[in-house]
Amino acid sequence: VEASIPEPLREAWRKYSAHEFTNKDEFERELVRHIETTLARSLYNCDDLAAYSGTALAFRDRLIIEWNRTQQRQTFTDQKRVYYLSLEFLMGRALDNAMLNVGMKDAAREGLQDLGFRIEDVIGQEHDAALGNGGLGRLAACFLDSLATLNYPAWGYGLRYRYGIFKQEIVNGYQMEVPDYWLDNNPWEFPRHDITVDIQFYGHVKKKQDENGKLVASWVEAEVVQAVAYDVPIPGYGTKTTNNLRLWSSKASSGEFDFQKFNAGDYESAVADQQSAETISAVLYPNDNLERGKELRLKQQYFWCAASLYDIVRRFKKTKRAWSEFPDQVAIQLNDTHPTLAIIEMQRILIDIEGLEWDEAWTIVTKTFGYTNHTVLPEALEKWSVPLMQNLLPRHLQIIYDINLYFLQAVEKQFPNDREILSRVSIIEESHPKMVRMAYIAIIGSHKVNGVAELHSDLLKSTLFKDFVDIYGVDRFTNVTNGVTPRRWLHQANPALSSLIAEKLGGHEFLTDLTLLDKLEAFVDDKDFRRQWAHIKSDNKLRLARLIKDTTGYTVNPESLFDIQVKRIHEYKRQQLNIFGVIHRYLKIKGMSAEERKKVVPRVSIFGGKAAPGYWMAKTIIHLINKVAAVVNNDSDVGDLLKVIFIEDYNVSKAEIICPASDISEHISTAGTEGSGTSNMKFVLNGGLIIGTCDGANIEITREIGDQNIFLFGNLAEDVEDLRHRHFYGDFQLDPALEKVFKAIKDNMFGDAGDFSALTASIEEHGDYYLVSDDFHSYVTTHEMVDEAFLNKEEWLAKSITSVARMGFFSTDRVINEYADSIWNVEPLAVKD
Ligand code: GL2
Repeated sequence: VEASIPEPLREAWRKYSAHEFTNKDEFERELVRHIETTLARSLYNCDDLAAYSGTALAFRDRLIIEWNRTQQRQTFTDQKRVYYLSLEFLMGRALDNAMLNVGMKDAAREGLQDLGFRIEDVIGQEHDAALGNGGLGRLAACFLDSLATLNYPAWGYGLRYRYGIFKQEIVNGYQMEVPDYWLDNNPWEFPRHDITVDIQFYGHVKKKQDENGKLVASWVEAEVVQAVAYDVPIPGYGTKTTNNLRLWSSKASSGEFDFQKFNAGDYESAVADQQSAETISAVLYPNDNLERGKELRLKQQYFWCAASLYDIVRRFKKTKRAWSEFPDQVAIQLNDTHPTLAIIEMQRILIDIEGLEWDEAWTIVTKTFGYTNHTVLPEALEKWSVPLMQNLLPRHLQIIYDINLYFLQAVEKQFPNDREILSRVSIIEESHPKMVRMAYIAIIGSHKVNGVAELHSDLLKSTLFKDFVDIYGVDRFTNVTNGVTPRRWLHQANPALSSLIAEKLGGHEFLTDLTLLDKLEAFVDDKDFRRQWAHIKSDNKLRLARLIKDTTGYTVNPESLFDIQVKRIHEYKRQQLNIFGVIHRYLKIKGMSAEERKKVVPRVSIFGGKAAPGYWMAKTIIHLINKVAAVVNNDSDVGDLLKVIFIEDYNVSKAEIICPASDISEHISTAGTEGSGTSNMKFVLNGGLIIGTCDGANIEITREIGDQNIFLFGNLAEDVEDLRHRHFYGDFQLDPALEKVFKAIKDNMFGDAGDFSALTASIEEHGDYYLVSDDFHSYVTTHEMVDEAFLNKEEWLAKSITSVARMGFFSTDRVINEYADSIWNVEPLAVKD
């Protein structure tokens, strides 16, 4: 391509080619230019929001210049690329991250100051990009940061939802959902109206003879919807690599379909069709760890998979390579089962459109795909009804049946006298209606399947996917323990701690090699260092106290022990255990003499998180927390000894303030239920200790930081099944301390007891599935140990510093390198200066 452009032309382009600003003055010039021209504002009417927009546009220009160069570099070298397919990318704010990753935050701060603005106020104007529910979506965002930072040629593919996760408002203690329309003036996306893909739905399948007389299937008389690409540049930290996140937006196809209606004078119905097409990418489904089988959700999944695959295949075909080389050029990672249809779509493209033989095509497919499982919770495992799929994607259902047939034939050969295994592993569940088990397609169609923490991956192999281990051997199954990006979760969220660490280690290299943190252990006994460390934690607690004051009106004492649980509200995550523990503490304090109260360690119990709008029990938990807060916080008899806070609308930008401010945080899921958890890592990386169960990544965190630096409690995963079984057969004793808590609730201490009866009944009467009662004693006594430990300030500090020093393992840089080596087989593309 390059050689075909004549030199004089190239010369002219080079001369006027855009350049990124490199210092404060150039930044100011760009900022003022954008404010005065792009935004049509001036010195006299530029508020913080306009200053934000101008700054974002200036940085966007910088990113897009590097983005262009990166894409050219990747095209010319033409090495294997990674495609990360995820229905969720929980990105949060982009400006602060862009400033830090390109290394221009100081220049921006000074430049903004020259022009009359405070950088914090400007950064604070940005609306979070909240295209995700929780950990799964945030993990995808951390992966993009690491992929770019490590210079991997990688693309993210997702949906451009018009509405991200809803905004949560608390009204009279209840959660209310408000739509999150976030797209107005979003400077971080580039619409690509020239990059569109027609996507089919419905219709039926016809067999036709091709030119060689071979029978091929073709999908005809389908409805067509158009996918339009929107690109979001993803800058790496300290590198020129700027990768692409491509989000698809749906709109009515401009093809004949519409025109027929227009010509027939059916204008209104043509417009209605257009709106129905746009509905596909309208809203993010607000469920975390739950699938509800809605047709629109399946439409979203196919729309996004088909558009992304078309794009990937088009890029591959430009290289004119043989199809057999596809897996050497392309690795596709499925973030959960949501993109499983990509496997089917790829097979369809190869056999129906490209004319490959079934086996040849299937070999290419399985070499290309990898599948990450994020949960063992049964309610989260995706199943789609056969009639629904038959209607929406008739050809895909046929291909699924064929895959199943060949698969079951092979299994039957392998286990000749075992009928049971065939029904257990069949892709089709023989229920009414029949259901398609998406996880099974993902396993059968991939060359590697991984879990997200050691315990979770072991549970997959020993329970959920046991039969598949017997069929394929254990090597198809592996573990890649999750991480977090230290750029956002240390450097950006906790700048003071990041610079203190840099001062001690002689630079910021730890941000790209987190294992260097281990050098901090040498300073554990350094008095001055400890003092600074403690000081930073206090400042961060003050910052959170201000947020609490501004958003709830409550004043909390920053000297108190800050005890934080922020994450999606879910029974398995057990916020109910936490709030029952808080009530227990409150009752205890109420029963104490003045003398005894002097020994109490003052505590602030802080909660945050959204409940899925249809998850009644989770909403009841939020309601109880708020009612307890209203009673406790207004009880002058208790004062600062206990405060309870619910932070409204927990999101990424709030997490950046919350994570650096904990003394202790809670990761207390029923053992065996949490895939990994990632906020546990964020809190420890910021010098907070944790109380947790032996679940998810807590176990590996313990192994890394040492069991003297973590507060573990509760039953183990291996005992859960037996305990549930015993409860089911009536062997259940309500913990006596928990009984007192329930009595207080039933005596209407926190308002109408009827509001909370479902919560207490699920434990007392319905088998206590999440083992709240079984773990209660262990939980409250462990909290007593926390209080005790907090009194010894010096030892607490030593634990905090030692833990941070040992967190090197939990960077997504390590995670991405593991995927690259053991699943994708891709190499970074070194950037030459
Ligand atoms: C989750 C798990 O629940 C969580 O433990 C894990 O850390 C993340 C990322 O791997 O994935 N699975 C899931 O369905 N959601 C998660 O957050 N929504």
